[in-house]
Amino acid sequence: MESINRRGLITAMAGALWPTSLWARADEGHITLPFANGERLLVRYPQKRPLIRLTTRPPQLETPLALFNEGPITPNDAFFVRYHLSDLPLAIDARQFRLAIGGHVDRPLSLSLTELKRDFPVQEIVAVNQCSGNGRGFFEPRVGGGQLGNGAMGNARWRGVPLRALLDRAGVRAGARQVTFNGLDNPQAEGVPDFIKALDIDHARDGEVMVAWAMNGADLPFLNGYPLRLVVPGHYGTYWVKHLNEINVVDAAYDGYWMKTAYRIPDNDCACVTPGGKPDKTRPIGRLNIRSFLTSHAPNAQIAAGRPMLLSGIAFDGGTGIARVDISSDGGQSWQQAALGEDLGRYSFRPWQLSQSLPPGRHRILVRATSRSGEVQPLEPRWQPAGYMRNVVEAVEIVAL
Ligand SMILES: Nc1nc2c(c(=O)[nH]1)N[C@H]1C(S)=C(S)[C@@H](COP(=O)(O)O)O[C@H]1N2
Ligand SMILES: [Mo]
Repeated sequence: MESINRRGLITAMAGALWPTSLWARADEGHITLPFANGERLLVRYPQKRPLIRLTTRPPQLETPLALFNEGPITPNDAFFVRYHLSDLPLAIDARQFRLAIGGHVDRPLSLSLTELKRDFPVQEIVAVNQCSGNGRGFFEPRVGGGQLGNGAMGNARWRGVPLRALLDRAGVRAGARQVTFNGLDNPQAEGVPDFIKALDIDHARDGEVMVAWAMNGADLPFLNGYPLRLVVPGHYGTYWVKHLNEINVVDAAYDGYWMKTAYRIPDNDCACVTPGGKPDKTRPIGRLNIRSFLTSHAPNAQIAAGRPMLLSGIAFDGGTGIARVDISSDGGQSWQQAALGEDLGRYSFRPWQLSQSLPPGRHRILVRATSRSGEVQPLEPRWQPAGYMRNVVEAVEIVAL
């Protein structure tokens, strides 16, 4: 295991073993996601408990769904991991690290971690980070890309500096249109574009987007972006750039690969097309749509018939907050309103629970959330070729004996 020693140097993260798969210990068993070819190893990476392996190079890990039943905050060591590029910054010296803010500004900045933490207002927001492709493995017809179950999401309390404060200190010039974000990871192969994302200038200055150094009261785990990452509340994880070290204000719409070509969705209200079809127009992916999950029971879980038992789970949306969660235990014929749990803010997972007593037999449990803005999960899945934004009402079948 790595350690972050007293002088702030990440050492021995992978050592000589990287990039072999030996960096992870693949001896933690396996799990089968509920779709074809869903067999996955559980592997243990530095600073992580055993998680579901999607790929090794780069490391991509998802969180077992049952973990989300432990509470609305996802522990750092259980938080999912997503990378596009394999050349990861395995040795980061916290004393040498600088965050550069430049481009279309009056006073370019180069900030040490100490300056960043000392010289700006500090803010905390609880927010869900979810990969655009979360649940892609459930798409029918299947689509290309990482075949994820529903564990490419997590909810944490992020601590950092509002991006607005940094941009104000640098002095954004008139005519600024977007802000780009780059991290220390690099492509390993030629021709693979560096992972750079952009936000519109008004979004970047909304006071909520932040440059975070901590999650859940601790330094960011290396695999979640140590020492700094962008946090974009209510927006898909693709914008949450890890190992963030370059912020650039630009006076045109940024047209790098990861904005212009990748992470685009059909440009219509449902962000969907006829299954198997292609959109004629696309736009960059944006806010999270509304989702909810039953986390207390795995598919085919056995329960005692005729006895009260607690169904529980989580719900979230793109930032208006959850208004209600309804449960059906008869496949959608009748619905009952669940009780909502602790409110950690409108960007957070919202826990829900409902006591039920079910007669003997198989029961199809459905969970459907409604947001404060009236957004409701659809009963039929929406489809799009990239496999983003799954948010159909999820069903879990359980057996009462
Ligand atoms: N530097 C860097 N940041 C990145 C990525 C990346 O490949 N490189 N992937 C993005 C994507 S697509 C997602 S879903 C989130 C995942 O955050 P996590 O790995 O902390 O869970 O990181 C984002 N930030
Ligand atoms: Mo993602």
